[in-house]
This record gives sequence, structure tokens and C-alpha cells, in this order.
Amino acid sequence: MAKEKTSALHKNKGASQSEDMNARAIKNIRSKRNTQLNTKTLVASILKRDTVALSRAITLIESKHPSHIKQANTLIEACLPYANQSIRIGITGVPGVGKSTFIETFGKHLTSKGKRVAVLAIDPSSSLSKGSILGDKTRMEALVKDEHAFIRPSASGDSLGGVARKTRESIILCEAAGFDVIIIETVGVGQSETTVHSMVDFFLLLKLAGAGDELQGIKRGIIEMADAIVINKADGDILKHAQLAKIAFSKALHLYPKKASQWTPKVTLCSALHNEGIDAVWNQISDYIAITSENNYFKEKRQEQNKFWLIQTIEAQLSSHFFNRPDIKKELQKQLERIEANKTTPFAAADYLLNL
Ligand SMILES: Nc1nc2c(ncn2[C@@H]2O[C@H](COP(=O)(O)OP(=O)(O)O)[C@@H](O)[C@H]2O)c(=O)[nH]1
Ligand SMILES: [Mg+2]
Repeated sequence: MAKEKTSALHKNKGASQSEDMNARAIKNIRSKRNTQLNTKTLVASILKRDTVALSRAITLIESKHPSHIKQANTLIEACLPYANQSIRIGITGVPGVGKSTFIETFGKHLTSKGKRVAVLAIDPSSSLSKGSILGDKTRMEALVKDEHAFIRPSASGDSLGGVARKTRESIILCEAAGFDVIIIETVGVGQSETTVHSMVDFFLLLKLAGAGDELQGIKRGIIEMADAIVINKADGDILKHAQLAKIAFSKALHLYPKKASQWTPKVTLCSALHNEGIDAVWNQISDYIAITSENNYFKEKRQEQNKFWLIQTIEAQLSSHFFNRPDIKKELQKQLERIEANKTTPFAAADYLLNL
């Protein structure tokens, strides 16, 4: 039968198109089945703590290909029941403050205590400079080689929101892969500290001692967000400055009202390079977890964060949907020109565009 069909198709040129379509349909079904199989295998491997599978999964999350996006969503859904079992720590500080060095020393400290540590990054500047804050993996040589650590350079993206979403999804995957501590690093460009703050349990500000003007040039709100201020490079000639900086920051912290978490942030000194003061940082975080678990703030904060991210995601999708519409693109340009020519107000123009 099959043979007859084949030969008939070969004689009839007009039928070759349907044969082609059949082949395509079969290929489609196969590839769909393969994708489903792949997703299942990938999830199983992630749950078995296979970091190669974890890397592949994060790459899928970062992809813009529609079929990858679908697969990524299935993946996240499958991993979600296994998530939520980690401590998420945000670390921020200006370039050169010693974030990479700190994460290396801190990460090694944690793995030596039997913890599994994942390091992710939010780097809003990376889409511009094509660089990445975790690109300098050389500073984390020991941690990179540690089988209980996983380091993922920052996701690239067009917007902070896009990068943030990918990072949040990566957190879920890392948790499913059994990581106990997730560190999110950021350089604090633009709104990135606020973004990281909205996805972590504990927010750590890394600072340098200067010439007594530590508090100058510090972004508003950042001290309020910090659960700990750690002054790095408190070694050698800088130690004295660091001690003075500690006093200045402690005073500044006292100006803020008590936090909803009932936690009182502390200022400590450390030398990431010489592994000094690192255990004190971990002890502080452990205390924080104990206090906020006891008073339920830990859970409540995560729930608030989830609600925040739901709204954020809807807003982002609505706005990208809107701005990507060809008619809106055209009309927006026109309205911008009209604003320039003083022929309309921003509000009237917005009304007009939203009603299109
Ligand atoms: N003296 C001293 N130098 C440090 C310390 N931590 C980092 N550094 C140095 O500061 C420079 C910048 O560190 P890095 O970790 O790359 O900073 P990042 O840009 O914040 O990631 C490097 O040359 C480090 O060796 C420290 O605790 N003490
Ligand atoms: Mg670095």
C-alpha cells in the first residue's frame, strides 16, 4: 500500500506539494513531541541538581524565540513547586568596591558550610556595553570551580524590566536545582537596586571608606533599603578610614525609623580579599532570617514581592503590546511632532493614542 502511494505520488507532480505538507506536519508533530520530551528531561535533570541542564534552562528563559518562550514557561511552571526554599541575597555597590571579590570569599565560606550557592546578576548597563558584571569570573576563580556553586553572568535585555524578569525566573530554576543561597549582584545603575531589592529577602550594601565623606553621593533611598551595610577593604592603610566610615554610617542608619521587619540594620567592616568579617555577615543574615521567620515578615515580604511582580509583568506586557503596534508607532510619531509644535498637550495626545 505504502509503496503504491509513494510511486503514485512520484508520477503525479501536483501531489508532491501535499507530500511536502505531510512531511512538514510530521516534522512539526515530532519536533513538538521532542520539545515536550526535552522539557520533561530538562526538568528532571534540574531537579537532580544537574547544573548543565540548569544553564540550558536559563538560556531558554533568555531566548526571544517564540517556541523557546513557550518551552521556558512550561519549564518554570514545572519547577515552581520546588522553588521558594532558599535565601535570596541582593548585593550592590559601585564598580571597584569589591563585589566580585566579596562574592567569591562569601560564596566559598557558604559552600564550606555545606550550602549550595547560585550567583546571578542584574546589570542594566550590559545591554549597552555588552559587558557583564559577572564577566570577570576570573575574580571568582575558586567559586567557579566549586561544584556546590553556580555562577551565571547577567542576562542581556533591552530593558531593566526584561532583565529583571529573566532573573526572577532564573531564581525559580536555581531553587528547583536545590541551591540554598541565591546571590543577586548589581552595580546599581538607574533603578537596578530597587529592582534587586524587590526580589530578595536580604539586601546588602557594599561600601568603601573614603576621606570621611562616605555619605555624600550616596543615592537617596539606598540606605533605607539596606538590611546591612558592609564596608569592604577594611585592611592595611584603609582600616582607619573604614572604622570612621562605620561610625558615620551607623549614625545615618539611626536617623531612619524602625523597619517593618523589626530588623535593625548594622554596619560592619570586612576585607573580602583577606577573608575577614565574612562570617559576621553570614551570622547577620542568619539572625535576620530567624527574626523575620519568627514574626512572619519573611513570608509576607515574599508574598508582597509576588504581587508586585504580577502587576509589573502585566504593565510591561500591556505597554510593549501597545508600543509595538504599527499604527501606534506611526501616530505616536505624529503626536510627538504636534507636541513639539505646541499643537497639543501631552495629556490630549495620550488620550488620543490610547483611544485608537
Ligand atoms: N585591599 C583590598 N582590596 C580589595 C578587597 N576586595 C576587593 N579588592 C580589590 O578591589 C579591586 C576591585 O574588586 P572587584 O571585586 O573586581 O570589584 P567589583 O567591581 O565591585 O566587582 C580588585 O583589585 C580587588 O582585588 C579587599 O577587601 N581589600
Ligand atoms: Mg565585579
